[in-house]
Amino acid sequence: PRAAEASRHGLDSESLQRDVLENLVSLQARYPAIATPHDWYMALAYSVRDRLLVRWVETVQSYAARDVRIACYLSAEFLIGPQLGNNLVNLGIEADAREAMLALGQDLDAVMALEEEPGLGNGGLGRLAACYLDSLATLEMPAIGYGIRYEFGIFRQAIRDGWQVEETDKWLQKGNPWEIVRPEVAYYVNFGGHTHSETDAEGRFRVRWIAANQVKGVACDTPVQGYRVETCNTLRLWRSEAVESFDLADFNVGDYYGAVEQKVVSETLSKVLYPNDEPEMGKRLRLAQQYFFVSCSLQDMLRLLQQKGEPIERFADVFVAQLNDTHPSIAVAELMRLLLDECGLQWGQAWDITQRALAYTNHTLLPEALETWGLPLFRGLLPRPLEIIYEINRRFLDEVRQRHPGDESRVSRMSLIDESGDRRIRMAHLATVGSHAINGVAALHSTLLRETVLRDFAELWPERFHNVTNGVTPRRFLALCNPGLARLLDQTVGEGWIADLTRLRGLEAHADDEAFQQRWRAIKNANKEALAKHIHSATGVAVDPRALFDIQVKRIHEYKRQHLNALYIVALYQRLRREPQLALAPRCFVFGGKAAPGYAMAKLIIRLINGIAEVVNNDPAMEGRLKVVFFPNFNVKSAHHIYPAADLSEQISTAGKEASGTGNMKFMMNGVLTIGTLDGANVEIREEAGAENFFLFGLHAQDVERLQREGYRPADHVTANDELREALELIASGHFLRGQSDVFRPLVENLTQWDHFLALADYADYVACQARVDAAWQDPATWTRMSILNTARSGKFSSDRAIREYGDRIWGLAPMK
Ligand code: 26R
Repeated sequence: PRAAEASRHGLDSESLQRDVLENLVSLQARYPAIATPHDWYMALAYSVRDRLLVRWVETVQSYAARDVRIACYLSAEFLIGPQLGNNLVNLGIEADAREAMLALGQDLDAVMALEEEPGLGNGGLGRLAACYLDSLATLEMPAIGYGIRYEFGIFRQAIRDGWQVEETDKWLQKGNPWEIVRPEVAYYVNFGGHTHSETDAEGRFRVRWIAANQVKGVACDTPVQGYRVETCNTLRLWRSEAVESFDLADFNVGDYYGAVEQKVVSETLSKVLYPNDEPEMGKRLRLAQQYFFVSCSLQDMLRLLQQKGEPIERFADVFVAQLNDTHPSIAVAELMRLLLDECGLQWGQAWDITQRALAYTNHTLLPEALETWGLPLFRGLLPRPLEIIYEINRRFLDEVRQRHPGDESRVSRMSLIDESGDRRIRMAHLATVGSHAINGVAALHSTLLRETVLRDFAELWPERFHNVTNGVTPRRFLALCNPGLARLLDQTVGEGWIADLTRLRGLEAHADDEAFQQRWRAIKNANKEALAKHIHSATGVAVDPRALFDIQVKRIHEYKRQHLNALYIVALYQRLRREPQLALAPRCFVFGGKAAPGYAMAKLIIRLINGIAEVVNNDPAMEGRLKVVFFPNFNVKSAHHIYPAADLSEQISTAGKEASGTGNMKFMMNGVLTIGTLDGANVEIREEAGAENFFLFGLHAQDVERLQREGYRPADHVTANDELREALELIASGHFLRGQSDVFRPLVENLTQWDHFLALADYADYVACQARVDAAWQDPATWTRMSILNTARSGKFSSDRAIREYGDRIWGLAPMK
C-alpha cells in the first residue's frame, strides 16, 4: 500500500540487512571491517526507525483529518527504557533483525545491550506513563505523551565502600537515534514580571502579563509503536532554549555576554530531572520546569485544534489531558489563562472547557510527598497564573459555603491556599477542583484517597471519583525480557496472550502437569543463570542459581521497608550460625534501587545491606546457604534481567502507604510468588492469584491507622522478641561496618524509638511468613504450581486493561483503526 515500501521499509531480514549496511556507511561513515559495536547499534536503530516513520506519519495524518478525541498524557516523567528491542517486538521483526545481524557477523543481544536507556523518570510514576503509552498505541487510541526532554535523567548509582554515590547520567552523549527534533514546533513561555489590566479595541477587559523573561520550548519527538498494529503515536518532550530576540531587543542591545548568559539560564530549565520522590521544598527550578512543559503542551494542543479547523469552543471535545500526579497540575491555571487572555473567552465558558478537558491521577497519600508551593515563590515566577488561582479559589469557596453554610473550618480545609503557617498553594486541591475525574491507582488507594486526603472533595463531588488500578505492559515485561517463557506461552495458549493477557488463564489447565512443570522450571533456571552472570559482573559476588532468589527492587524508602527485609536476613544469619544443621533452603537475597540523594536514612539502609552482604558472603559457614547482593543502578535495563529470574517478590510496604506498586505486577507475570502486605495492588494480586498462592503477612491499613492514633510503642516488640533484639544489637554494634559502631545507630534508634512505618510491629509475622515460603519452596511441585498459577492469573495487570478503563470511564475515548 505504501509508495516507498520496497526500499527502506521491508520487514524481511534481507531488506533489514541491506539497510543496516547502507546506514553504516551513510550515517556512521563506517564500513564493516572498522565498524565499532556502537556503529552497528546506530545502523540498526536507524533502520528500525525508518520502519516506524511510515506508520508514524500516517498515524499523525489520520488524527489531523478525522473527528477523534485525543488523550494527552501530561507527565513530568517518562521512564521509557531502551527502545531498540521494544520496537523490534512491536513491529514483529525481532527474528528477522536477529538473522540480518547474524549475517553481518553481529549478535543482536550484544548490540541491544549497548543502548543507553533514557532515564527520564524516578520510578513507578514515570514507568507507568511509559507503559500507558505502549498500551495506547497498541489499542490504537489517539494519544500524545507530553513531558520534558531532560538532558540528564536520573543519576547513575555507583556503590563505593558500600555507600551510594551519584554519577551524572549522560544518556545523550552518543546521540539518540530515536528522537526527531522539530525546531519549527516551538512555543514561548513567560516567567516573572507583572500583570496589567486593560480594555481592548472591542471594549473588553483583558489582562496582559508583562513577563520579565521568556523561554522557548522546542518539540523533541519519539515514536511510540503499538504492538503489531499500524498505529504509531508520539511522545513529545520539550527542550528549553533561549529566545534570542527577546533579551537582545528589549534589554541587552549590544550586550553579547549578557545575552549568552541568558541563553545558559534558559537551557537550564530542561537540564536535569529532579531525582527526589521526597519533598524538596522551595525548588524554584522544579516549578519552572512544570510550568514550562505544561504551557508548551497546552499551546501545542491549541495549535493542533486550529490545524484541525475546529473552533476553540470544541477544545474539550477534541482533547482530554490526564495529569500524572500534581506535577502538571498548573495546567488548570494555564489552560484558563490561555482561554481567557489569549483566546478571549469569558470565565464561565473557559472554566467549563477546562474542567471537561482535565482529569487528575493521584499517586501518593504520604503527606510529605503532596506538593505545595509557597506564595512568594509562586508569585515571583508566575504572577498571572496566581491571579487565576485566586479567582478559581474565590468561586470554589463560594460554592463550598453555599453547600455548607457556616462551616468555615471546612472552607479552610478545602481552600487551594493553605493558610496555616506560611501561605502555600495546595497543588492536589488545584488539580481536583479543575478536573472532571479524579482517580487513585489501586482499589485500596482510591478508597483511602476518598476517605483521607480528598475526603471533603469526595463528599462534594462523589461522581468525580474513580479507581483505575495500575497495569504494566506485557510486551516489555514479558515478551521482550523473558523470551524463553514467551515461547512456552505461545506454544501453550497461542500468541494472542501478548495483546490479550487474560488468555494466560489457559495455563491453569497445565499447572499440575509434571512435564509442563519441568519445562517451566527449566526456563526459570536458565533465567537465574543469566542473572547470576550479571550479578557476578556487577558485584563480583558468585551466586548459586539453585538457591531461592528472593528479590526486592524498587526505590529505597522507609515506607517500602527494605530494612524489614534486612532485619530478617540478620536474624537468619544468626540462626544459621547457631544451628548449622538447620534445614533451611539456600537463599539468595537481591536488593536493587536508588535512594534520593538527600534522603540520609535511605542511604544508610543501602550501606546496611552492603554491610550485611560483606559479612554474610565472606563467612564460610554461610557457603551454599545464604547470599546477599545489592545490585547497583537498578533501572529498566537491569529490570529486564531481574524480574524473569526471581522466585520470590518482596512487596512488604506498610499497609496503606504504597499507592499501588507496579513491580509487584511485573514479578507476578513472570511467575514469581509474592510475599506481601495488604497494600496497594497487592490486595488485588492476591485476589486474582488466590489466597493460597500468595504469602500474606502484616497489619491491615486500619490496624496501622489505629495503632498510630492510639500510640505505637516499637520498644515493646523488641522486648518481646529475642531474635529481633539480637539482630538490632548486632547491627548497632558495628558488626556490619567493620566494627564502627556509630554509623547505624541512627537507624536502630529510629526503629526502636519511632518506627514510623511499623517495621517492628510486622516483624514477627513476616518471619513466620518466610517460614511458610521456605516450606513451599522445599516442595518443587507445589512451588511450580503456584508459580504457573500466578502467571496464569496476571491478566488483570496488563496496562491494556488499565488504559481501556481510562478510555471508558474517564476519557470517553475508544480504539480506532
Ligand atoms: C512532590 C515530589 C517531590 C514528588 C513526590 C513523589 C515527586 C515524585 C513522587 C513519586 C510518586 C508520585 C510516585 O512515583 N508514586 C508511585 O506511583 C506509582 C504509579 O502509580 C505507584 O505504583 C507507586 O505505588 C507510587 O509510589
